[in-house]
Amino acid sequence: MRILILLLLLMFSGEAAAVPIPLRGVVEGFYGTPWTFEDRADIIDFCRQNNLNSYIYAPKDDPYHREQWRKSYPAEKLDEMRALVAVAKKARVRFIFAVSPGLDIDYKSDDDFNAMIRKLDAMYQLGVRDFAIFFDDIKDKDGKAQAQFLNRIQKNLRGRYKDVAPLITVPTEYFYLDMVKGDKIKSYTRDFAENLDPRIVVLYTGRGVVCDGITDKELAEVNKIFGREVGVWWNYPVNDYPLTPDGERNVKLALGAIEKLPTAKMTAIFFNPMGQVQLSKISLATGAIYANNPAAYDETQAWNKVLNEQFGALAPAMKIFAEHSRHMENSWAKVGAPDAIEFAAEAHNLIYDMGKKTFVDFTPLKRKIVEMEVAAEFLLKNLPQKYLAECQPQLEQLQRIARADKIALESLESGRLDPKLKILREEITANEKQAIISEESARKFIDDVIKFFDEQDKSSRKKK
Ligand code: LOG
Repeated sequence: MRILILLLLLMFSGEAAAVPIPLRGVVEGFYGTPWTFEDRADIIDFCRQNNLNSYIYAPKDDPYHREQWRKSYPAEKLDEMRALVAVAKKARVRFIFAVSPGLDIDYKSDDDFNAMIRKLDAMYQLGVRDFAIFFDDIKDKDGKAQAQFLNRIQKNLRGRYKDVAPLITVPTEYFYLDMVKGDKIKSYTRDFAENLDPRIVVLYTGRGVVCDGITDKELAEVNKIFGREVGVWWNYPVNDYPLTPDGERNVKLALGAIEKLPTAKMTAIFFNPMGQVQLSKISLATGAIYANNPAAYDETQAWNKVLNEQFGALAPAMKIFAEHSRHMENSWAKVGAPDAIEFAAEAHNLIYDMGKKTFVDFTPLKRKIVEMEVAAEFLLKNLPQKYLAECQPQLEQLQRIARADKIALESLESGRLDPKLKILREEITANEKQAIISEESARKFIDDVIKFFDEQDKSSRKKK
């Protein structure tokens, strides 16, 4: 009876019932220091709480996952793995064990085939029932040989064990623009797709490795290429790539919401996080909301909800911090909402208005700068240590930027560039090796103001 009422309610409420993406979770797939056992146990429990049903173990810098994939784990690592698999089982989260053998595998060698089986069998013994073999970021590309290798592994496992799930893979050409040349599918992708057992799940990353969304149409196109419903390996909030040509990885935090992903039916989605496990949970939790009901997803609403839930009384300050740290962009990557859009627009308009209008209102931007400074200070004092350990350099950088912004604004107000501004800017630049934040918004305002006075200087000199 209750079920009937529920059904009727659903039918007449006008809202479409949520259709979760069947496989949804986190892929520990980043370069750099892998997560610890505690981090993984924590994230698996986070998956349970957020109705994400899978965790893929694929840390690029675990030697046993990639560089020395043939080697079996030493006893203590196996114990750790066994414990983790137990945690996942208890949480009802699939523990998907992945190997990336592509650096040196010979797809046609029986020895390598047996080495892979040994590796996966050891995990089966620990209770793992889900497996993945990834071929991203390697040179050697033989689509047919890779596909046949995967088919053979899948056949062998499923022949001996009735309870293993279909294999999951990532091809070597794993983003759309790498799969095609003009309107032709490249030979590697064609060979891989044509030969791969249709039950094997293929993941891809979108148009690029790190890209500004995936449309339903793009997804449909890739489904067609692979002759199946492909899944998505989503590279946000991962931050393991440098943002400037000589920069370091991991210096900007991706604290925005997941956005711009398909609403059409999809078979799997895995979010690749940052090394910073706690702060990854902001966007991962929005990803969970998305994955549980893509059609109803609203990124702003999700982001606000998640920050309130995760940070309670600290949420207002965290929102200010996170708003300045969500966009990730370099020459080949672009993802995440722009940083602090209103701040950027106000700063831009202010400089534009200078010299053109007789009255310029400095108060709205001043308020934003003060808010920013207060939020950074408040968080540095009050954030629990586990978060602070992940973001202290970025908070300190935000604080420096706020102080410099204040002086920049005062300079505009007085019509005279305060020489302190250039000194502060040098200090900020020096710290950009450790922390990048708000490059196109609060940080840019400093440069823009200095440029404004430089140009004024130039034109006044000309007049003389
Ligand atoms: C890697 C991934 C890395 C990410 C972002 C995939 C399928 N593979 O360039 O391990 O974390 O980009 O740097 C990747 O995305 N390749």
